[in-house]
Amino acid sequence: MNRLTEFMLPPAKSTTAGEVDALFHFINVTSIILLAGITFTIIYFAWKYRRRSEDDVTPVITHNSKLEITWSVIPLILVMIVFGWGLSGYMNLTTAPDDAYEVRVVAKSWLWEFHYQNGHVSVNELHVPVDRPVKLVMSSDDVIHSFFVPDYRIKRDVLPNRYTSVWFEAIETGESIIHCTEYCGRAHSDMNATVFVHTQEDFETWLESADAIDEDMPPAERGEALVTRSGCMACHSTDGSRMVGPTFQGLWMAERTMEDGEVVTADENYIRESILEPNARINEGYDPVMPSYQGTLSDRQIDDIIEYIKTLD
Ligand code: HEC
Ligand SMILES: [Cu+2]
Repeated sequence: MNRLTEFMLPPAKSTTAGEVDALFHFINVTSIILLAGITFTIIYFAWKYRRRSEDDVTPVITHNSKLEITWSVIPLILVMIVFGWGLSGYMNLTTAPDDAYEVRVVAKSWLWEFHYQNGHVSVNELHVPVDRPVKLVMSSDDVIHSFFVPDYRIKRDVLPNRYTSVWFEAIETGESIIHCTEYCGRAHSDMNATVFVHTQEDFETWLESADAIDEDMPPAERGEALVTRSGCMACHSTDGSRMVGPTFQGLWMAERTMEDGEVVTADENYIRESILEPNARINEGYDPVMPSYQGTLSDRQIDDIIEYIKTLD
């Protein structure tokens, strides 16, 4: 069974994944047995009851109660097993344990934001403790997205104007991939994130230190780390190439033409506004798709990003 699991599904790394897999394999194995049995029977009967002579006529058969009941009851039992098993698994997956650690998830085209109980926000990185249920309360800032962690066998749509939630308990430390599984526009396939599972101790250390600014690092270097961590690079390049958004290369003090024809110089205020209110002014030839980082990036962090952009000429 282990071989089979690995062949079809990634390793199961949550407490509930085993139950999902068991049902999946039950349905698969039952289907294969039925497929083989029915195919064999069809071929065997086609051969056994083949026409042997001119006057070989099939007698009129109106019905066969025993057979009909058998082929109705067996599938009914199978379907009820799958229903009961599926329902209990579904209920288990939808009701988070009371002591779950809660994280707010905000989906934006095309990144994931995770808001922790101490006010810290991480982008495209979900940090959680091992062996502790984690409940995610999710919503979207724009279109419908879907939160999927293959290793945990959990998937739930993330909607605008409504909360949905999902929970999991990781059983080992390490990393797992998060995918968006609802087509949400041009960079949908880049809308991935990572779950980092820590020991309880490491998790607390991470939570405490995550917001601390490394004073020993030059601001431009902190800015560079921030644009990577904040998902900016899904849409912006630093080598001059045009992606979903304009490149950061040569942006500092450049003249940018807006949709309405206004020409703006890319100074501190312009960059700050672009990050906090991206839709206040839209660059000519680009779509208004950048998410706002209001509440995600602090003033100090925006300073660091500006310092970094200054170095990219
Ligand atoms: C989902 C894609 C996307 C992400 C993520 C994104 N941006 Fe943007 N950004 C855009 C687009 C598209 C534009 C151009 C349209 C506009 O003006 O809003 C833009 C414009 C800008 C501008 C103005 C650039 C210019 O040439 O005038 C700045 C500065 C900027 N973004 C910074 C950032 C920073 C910093 C981050 C990360 C914290 C970020 N963006 C994340 C898509 C994105
Ligand atoms: Cu998405």
